[in-house]
Amino acid sequence: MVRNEVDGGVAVLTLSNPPVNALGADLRAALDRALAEAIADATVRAIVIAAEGKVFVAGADISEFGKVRRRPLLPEVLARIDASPKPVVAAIGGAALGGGLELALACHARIAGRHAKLGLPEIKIGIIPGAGGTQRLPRLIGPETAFAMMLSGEPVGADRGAELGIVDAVVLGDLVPAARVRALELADAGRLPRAGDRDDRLDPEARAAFEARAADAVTREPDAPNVRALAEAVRACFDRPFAEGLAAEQAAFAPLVDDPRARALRHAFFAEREAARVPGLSKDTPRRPIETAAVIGAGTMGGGIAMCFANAGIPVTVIETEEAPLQRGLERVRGLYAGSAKRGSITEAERDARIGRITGAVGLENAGSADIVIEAAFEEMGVKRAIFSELDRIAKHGAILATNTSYLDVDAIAAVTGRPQDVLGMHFFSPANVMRLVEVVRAEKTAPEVLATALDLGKRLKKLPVAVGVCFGFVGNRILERRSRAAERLLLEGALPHEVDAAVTAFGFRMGPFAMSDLAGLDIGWRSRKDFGGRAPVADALAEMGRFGQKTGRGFFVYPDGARAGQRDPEVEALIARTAAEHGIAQRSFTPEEIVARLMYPMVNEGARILSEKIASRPGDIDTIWINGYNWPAWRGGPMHWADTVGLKTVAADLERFARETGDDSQEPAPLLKKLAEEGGSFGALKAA
Ligand code: T1G
Repeated sequence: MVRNEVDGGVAVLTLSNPPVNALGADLRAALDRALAEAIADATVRAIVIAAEGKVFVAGADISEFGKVRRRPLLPEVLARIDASPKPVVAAIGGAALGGGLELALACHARIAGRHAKLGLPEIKIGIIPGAGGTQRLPRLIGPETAFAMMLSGEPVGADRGAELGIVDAVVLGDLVPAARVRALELADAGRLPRAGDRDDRLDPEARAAFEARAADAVTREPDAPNVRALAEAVRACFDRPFAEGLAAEQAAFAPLVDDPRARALRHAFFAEREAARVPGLSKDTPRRPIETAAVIGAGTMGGGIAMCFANAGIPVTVIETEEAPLQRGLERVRGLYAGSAKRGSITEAERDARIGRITGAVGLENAGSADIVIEAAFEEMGVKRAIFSELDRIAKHGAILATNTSYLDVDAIAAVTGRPQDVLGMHFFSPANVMRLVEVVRAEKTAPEVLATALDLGKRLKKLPVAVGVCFGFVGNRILERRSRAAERLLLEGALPHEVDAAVTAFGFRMGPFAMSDLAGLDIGWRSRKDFGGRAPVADALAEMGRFGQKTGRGFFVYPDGARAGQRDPEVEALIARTAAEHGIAQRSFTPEEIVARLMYPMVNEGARILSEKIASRPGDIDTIWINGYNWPAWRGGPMHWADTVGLKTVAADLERFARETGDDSQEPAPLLKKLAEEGGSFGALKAA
């Protein structure tokens, strides 16, 4: 846990709590003991705190939240540093996040290595820094800058940290020796610079800048208790002595830990990491080397997927059937990289290197040497089967053959090859070069090593790969189809498009279902229903009128002069009323709460079916997919976690009522949901299947 090595009057305390040196109870106690020992040791003049592994300290142990916390609590350990008569210097080699940075801030100096990351991300899990960060950081770097950093939760690198004054120096060489030198300098100078002793950055001008920033933050997120609490905590820097400010921070921090938003965000944090654990796979499952890639299709998706490989340093060939679409696709990719370089998000050298990793070619035979081929061609089964039967002839032995299909049957695609064990789905989300989520679709015959390789590749591409099974729409789109169907039904029963969208955005989505349909294009769903069946009377009627949405200036809403925000259209509302009458459906008004229940409960119900069919391994995977692929508000934890917070008894009872009211027996609670509701259970208590 903590190694204490004394040499030349300096005690180097090295933390070791793999995988990320989280400050759990045992590590806190070990550090506290080691500090007490070093402070009491007459041969020790100064102390350095270092850490093993690529992360310095990832913060408090989030898994301890919501449980009885064992002392010493982190503020108590940091108080020991504050009271130390001997200098304590932090040697930050990797990420110092949350309590990890607060530990460093309590030290008398901070030396960072090149790869250090410094951040207070607590806001992202619904809380605020709770070990002095809101009191020390403003005193070190100024209250406005500190507040902005804690509000974003984003870390800064070592150099930026030095510019701001978070760290005293960045060293390119050995970190601990440099920290030792600094510690002895402080001992020789008899100086113990404590952040808490400083108030030179807390002048009235700084306060005005901070207050403006705080007011804006609270206005933007009026319902986020931790944003208000963060503003209050930083404000205490101006209004209270340091010690009282620490106490105020603690008082604000404690209740936030149990806030439903914080619980949901912690669930999302761990669910995202648990998704990487796929039943039947282990670190011993063999993997295949992926050094080169080929992407079939230079469209928006194909180009975006190619960029993911180029960004990860993997050479990739983009293949089209003709030169013109190939060049258009490559031009689009070059334009995207040029834009990133222009905005400064990548350097010009990175732009050129990434573009240089993408080559174009006409003809499938160019995929012959690739370790993985990702098909991103037209979303039509005949096209895909033709490509895969060609690839079966062309691709090298052992190549992984992946389809980017968003809902088609991957087993049927694999069946046209003589190597179904090498075939699976990798469903990227558009825009592929931006969206993190990838549904990795395990087909019936996909070999474990192929699945394991694809999941690892997803991480290497800096994506969020989630393993799913084969069914129409896999997990994300299958649940989306449920919501779309429920939304269409609501229109017929009297809820207007803008009322439905308003209820959904008030729930926390960035966009409502009808604005989303207008953005994506009503023609896509219309064609899919024509190919695969299914009815959406209103959406189909609109599509048949050529109202495809934003791209035609009219859909569920109208977009005058190409406006991005749609406006109500009486013609649509009249069409809805007519359609309802034709279907003999009486109309009534709906409250936002009813709209939310009518839309979200069927999604949860479909999630229950998906779990029973083992299309998803665990409820958290469904939550991870909907948070990261469909912007389900993370502070609600995803559909399955949210349903648990509503109470499955309520969800099941309402679904039974919806089935009766609509005559749609697919609204009946799924067997798993019914069972959990009857037993008083929850999705969260289910173990991975
Ligand atoms: N607590 C518990 N477990 C953690 C953890 C943490 N803080 N951070 C990571 N893990 C686990 C994670 O679940 C995974 O477990 C493994 O470590 C590797 O994580 C008092 C109150 C540090 C940048 O929010 O951002 O301090 O799946 O896959 O990609 O004011 O982890 O292997 O079993 O993410 O290399 C604030 C959260 C806490 C940082 C490394 N700190 N962590 O990324 O690995 S609150 C955070 C991260 C706090 C103070 C407050 C990242 C990372 P498993 P990983 P990675």
